[in-house]
Amino acid sequence: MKPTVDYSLYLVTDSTDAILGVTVVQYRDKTSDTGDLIRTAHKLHQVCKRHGIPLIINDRVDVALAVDCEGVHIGQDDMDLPTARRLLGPDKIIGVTVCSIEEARVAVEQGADNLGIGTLYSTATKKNTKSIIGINGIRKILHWLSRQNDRKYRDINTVCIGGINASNVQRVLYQLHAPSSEQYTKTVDGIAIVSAIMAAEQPDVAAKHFKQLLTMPSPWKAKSHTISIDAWNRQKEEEKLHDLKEQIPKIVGSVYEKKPLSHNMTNLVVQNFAANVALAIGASPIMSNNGAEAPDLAKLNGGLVINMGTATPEILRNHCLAIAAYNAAGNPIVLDPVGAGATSARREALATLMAAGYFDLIKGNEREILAVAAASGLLVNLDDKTQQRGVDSGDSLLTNEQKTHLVSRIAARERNTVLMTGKDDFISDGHRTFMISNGHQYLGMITGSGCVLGTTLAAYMAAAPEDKLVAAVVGILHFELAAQRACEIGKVDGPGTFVPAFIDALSFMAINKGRDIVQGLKVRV
Ligand code: 3NM
Ligand code: MG
Repeated sequence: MKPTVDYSLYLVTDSTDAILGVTVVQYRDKTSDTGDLIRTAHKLHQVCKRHGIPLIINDRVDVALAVDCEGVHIGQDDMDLPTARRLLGPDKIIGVTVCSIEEARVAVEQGADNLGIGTLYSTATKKNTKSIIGINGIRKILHWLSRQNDRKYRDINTVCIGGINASNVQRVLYQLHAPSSEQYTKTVDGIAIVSAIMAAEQPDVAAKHFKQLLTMPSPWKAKSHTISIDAWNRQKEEEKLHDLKEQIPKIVGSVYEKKPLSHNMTNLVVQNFAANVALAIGASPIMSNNGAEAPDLAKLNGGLVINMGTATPEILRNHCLAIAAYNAAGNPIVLDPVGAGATSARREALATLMAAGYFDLIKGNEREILAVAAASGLLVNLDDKTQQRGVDSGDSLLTNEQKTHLVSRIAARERNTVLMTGKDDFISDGHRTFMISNGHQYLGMITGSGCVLGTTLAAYMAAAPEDKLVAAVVGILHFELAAQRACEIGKVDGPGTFVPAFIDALSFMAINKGRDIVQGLKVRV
């Protein structure tokens, strides 16, 4: 009988210190002589047996046979699976490393018991990896497996491997967990780890910490919706709007009362404006582009804005440090992929950022959101028409229906909130989508209005994290109705005088807890 294996915490190691807390151990040793391999494997197997943990040997079918452990794990360049199966018999576990749909197809076809899918992220542990496939590469394989009619594809056990550590594991699992709206139900059964456990000062403490992280709800899961999808779908539009209006004073007030940090890593042009907007809505601004400060700032109540306006390699490194810090703290991050569609360097920067972490909200104009869709693996090709000129949005290519569909698809895929700004704004969490038609043309005639909307939304999501979509909707309304109010009360002659009047109006509406917002909103659900 083949043993049933709990793959949730799969340790890959070359040491005999079997780690309490892991659920399966793979002995991977690429350098020792055969005699030593067998001696170590035997010792390791004794320890594993005492703790009821299966032992798998990497690559070496002969070693697995010699110690009669539970199975082997083979890479694409190792012994072929049919031969390994013939030597080991039907009762041993055979896992296979795969990095593409085709490799996965062949492995399952030939009777693999599990797939190690990777490489997720680049890792110093394995320098000669064939390809770094990221979250999207793993999702593609899982998606394909879950669509097959034959159960053996849908039921195959999977783990992901490469660069997983304590600060990204919950986000990786959260993003890999497939959303139901894509009818794509398969996720990984576990994570395989080398250095984050074995290179830790106390590997057993690190293993226990992983175990905890795997059973704890992730910081994002705990703070997603306040309404079930079914309940939402049953509500009529006016009921949805009524509920939204009821929440506005509370949410606007909570920004003002909690004074959340709005930490902006943004371009030089908008820093002063962003700080003034943050103060006007009641938030507490900090403009720090130094990633080394982020771990301390992430511990405060606040949100981070990553603005891609100036995407040099050094700034990108600082962004990645800050993303890791805010993800680890569970505090919200707004990604503003400025000009993401404009150049291949920016598309690469976007891909780097999206691989570096989880963004609670991604906001951009139409072209930028199209670039995000591509980075998320949703559109295969951006044709020439979507090539962005400068950072401006250009003429619209999409109908309202297409926009609604696009933001909702990306949000479902990334499991976050996606906002496409424009004359009408479209914002979705993958289940609920709002169209907002407030705002004023002067917002499009001054510099940085999109950037400072990001500043506003980071503060709103930090102040009202229990439903980040609604928090962001209220933040947009505060922002856009303030622009309208600035022009309505009569002191504005053009974009120059608009800016101070806009800051006044933001502040007025914050103090008034958004009373004017409830009256003036133009929202469709
Ligand atoms: N196999 P760490 S990546 C052993 O992609 C191994 O097939 C990989 O190490 C693959 O957890 C990898 O330290 C090393 O990043 C993973
Ligand atoms: Mg191998």
